[in-house]
Amino acid sequence: MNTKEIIELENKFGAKNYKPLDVVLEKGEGIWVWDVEGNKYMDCLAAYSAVNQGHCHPKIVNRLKEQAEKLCITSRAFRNDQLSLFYKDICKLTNSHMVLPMNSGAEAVETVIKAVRKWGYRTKNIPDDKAEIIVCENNFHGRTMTIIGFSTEEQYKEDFGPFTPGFKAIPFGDAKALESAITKNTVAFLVEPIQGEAGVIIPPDGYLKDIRNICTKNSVALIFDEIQTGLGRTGKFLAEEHENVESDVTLIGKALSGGCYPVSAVLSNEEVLGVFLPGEHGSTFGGNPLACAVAREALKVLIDEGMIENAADLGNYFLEKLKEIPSPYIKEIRGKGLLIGVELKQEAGGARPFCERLMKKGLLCKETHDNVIRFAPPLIITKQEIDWALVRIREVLVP
Ligand code: IF1
Repeated sequence: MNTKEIIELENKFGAKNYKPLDVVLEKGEGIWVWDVEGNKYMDCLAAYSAVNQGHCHPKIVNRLKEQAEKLCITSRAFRNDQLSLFYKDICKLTNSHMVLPMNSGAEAVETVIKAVRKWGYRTKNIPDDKAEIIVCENNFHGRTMTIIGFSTEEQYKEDFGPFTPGFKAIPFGDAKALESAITKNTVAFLVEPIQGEAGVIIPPDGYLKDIRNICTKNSVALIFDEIQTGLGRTGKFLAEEHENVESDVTLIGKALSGGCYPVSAVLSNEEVLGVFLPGEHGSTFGGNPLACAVAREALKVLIDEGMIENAADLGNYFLEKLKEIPSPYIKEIRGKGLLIGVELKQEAGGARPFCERLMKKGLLCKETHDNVIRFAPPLIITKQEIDWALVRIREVLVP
């Protein structure tokens, strides 16, 4: 079938919870993907940072195949030989002391909400059902009911209530707002070190340090959602490293998958994750041997192949060159590593038409929040490939 026929079939049977670009992909290799007609595109979204290592990385795919022919899913009713090795690898990389493996990012977020609430009841004598978690305006932490309940984006919430109580939102980037929002019932502060979906919003220098100090002073658990910013995307293994800060709990996902198998994890310590007693939390697929084998290989290639350093160097290059583009449409260019947002002026008419024009030139990217074009290619991109992209970006942004 060709693109048109496939789209018709998708539209006939599929729920319309996405409005994807009209490109039907059938092959991926590194930063490149091909549609069903054989047209080649540069993937500048990397599945929202789930494909940091590039599409179908041979070592990750081979490890997936090898494990898939041995043992895939066991449930956690039994132990498997990959789980403890994954624990060891991820704890060494992140200076964590305890891990709880899950599958999707949202599941990791839901897990940490349970953990910090129980931790609060047990250590801070907070009255039952009174635990409070502070989040930021314009947050994005996933699509489950509890998570959208504390979103400030009406589109994510409308007609889906009622929601889970116990959350309050403060402005992102404002440490004083955090200090004022803390009460005796506050158990945690959940925040993205850089807000991805909000349009690559980077907080003021020192923000991470300030919120770290405020949380320590008030014995509030600091939770960094690094599901999108983690695993090299911003030019460090974790974005918190830009300010030499350590959260109490770090959430990772997306690229932990190596771009081929959903894996997420909650990274913390005995004090927080030790609250779970057998039978209090779980998941059919969480911590399965296939997921752990893939995650270990995904981490290994990320480090061994210098992808993190590449993200730092080429992210700076990409950002610097984008800022040289004399476009009347550009309002602001923001980024850290290879997480970049180009915000367009209102009069540009929205980012989507620019993404569609870029697609016709062989570059796939995605708008976020109407006016921001997000560029987040796999971390293996080369300088020459960025130059290739810049030619096309300039063509659509300079009238
Ligand atoms: C969609 C957005 C990005 C995330 C952070 C948790 C999760 C995500 C910081 C949940 C997931 C995905 C979800 C996907 C599109 C994408 C997205 F546009 F929705 F917001 F990346 F910015 N924390 N983000 O970014 O992880 O459960 O999806 O594994 O829902 O369309 P998940």
